[in-house]
Amino acid sequence: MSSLVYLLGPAGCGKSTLTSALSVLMQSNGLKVVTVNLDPGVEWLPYTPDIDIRTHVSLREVMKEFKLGPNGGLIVAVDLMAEHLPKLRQLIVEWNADYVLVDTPGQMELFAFRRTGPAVIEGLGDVQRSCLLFLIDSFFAKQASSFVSMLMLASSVLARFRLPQINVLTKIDRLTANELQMTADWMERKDLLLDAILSEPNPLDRETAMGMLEVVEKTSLAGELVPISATENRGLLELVGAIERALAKETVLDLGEEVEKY
Ligand SMILES: Nc1nc2c(ncn2[C@@H]2O[C@H](COP(=O)(O)OP(=O)(O)OP(=O)(O)O)[C@@H](O)[C@H]2O)c(=O)[nH]1
Ligand SMILES: [Mg+2]
Repeated sequence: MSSLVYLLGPAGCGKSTLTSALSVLMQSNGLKVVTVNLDPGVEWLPYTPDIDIRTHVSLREVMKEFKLGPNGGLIVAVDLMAEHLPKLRQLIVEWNADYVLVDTPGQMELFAFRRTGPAVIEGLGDVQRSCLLFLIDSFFAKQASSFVSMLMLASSVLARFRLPQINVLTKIDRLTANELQMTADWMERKDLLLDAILSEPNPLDRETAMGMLEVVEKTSLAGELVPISATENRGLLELVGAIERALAKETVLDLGEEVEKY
């Protein structure tokens, strides 16, 4: 049985680069890995996908046919993806890999918060064990209020997909050792995150961030945060370990209690 790993996160957070780095690392450890590109609009990828949605849905053709610009075109193209799920599922089964790395579209809201993402996970979920990597760009770890908004987003993705989820802090080569330690402290001790929020100068930032922190804490959905750098090959083995642990859990989390607490 293959294991499916979805890589999801805001535009430019490092999904495709991590897909590439993870597939190289897993293959060099003797695992059979398949990469799947689900971004119909991407022009260039740092890896050659084994399965590619662009074979079935082309952003350019959608824009032409529906007379849309790139943003409207992408919405339609991502929605159209759902029609090709049986074919994608069949291809994945035929590959019979250990791991299937699924690189999702840059505009995560189209995938996560419209119908496509849950439809993909439902359409492919019966043949595989699945987990989700939610990527947070280190850029957002430099300020407490931005960091908490990413934790909030991570929580809403978890509530939406209900898959075992690992939150991944990407591009840590762009953080100083002190900044990296600070994010670990914030994850471990939310009182330190609150202190950092309270010391921010803008009252509106403080107020909003405090509200978000309350939700993140109440739902306890944010969990751990695995720091990595895909370009400097840091933290990737730890991430593979976290993926194995997540996949060993039940495929669909029972979030009944947490969701009730919302
Ligand atoms: N410094 C550094 N840059 C990185 C790292 N990972 C990715 N990047 C850079 O971040 C940019 C975006 O990376 P991608 O992998 O394309 O990110 P993505 O999430 O797939 O982007 P979209 O699909 O467009 O949303 C590229 O310029 C990458 O080279 C990293 O670990 N360190
Ligand atoms: Mg990408």
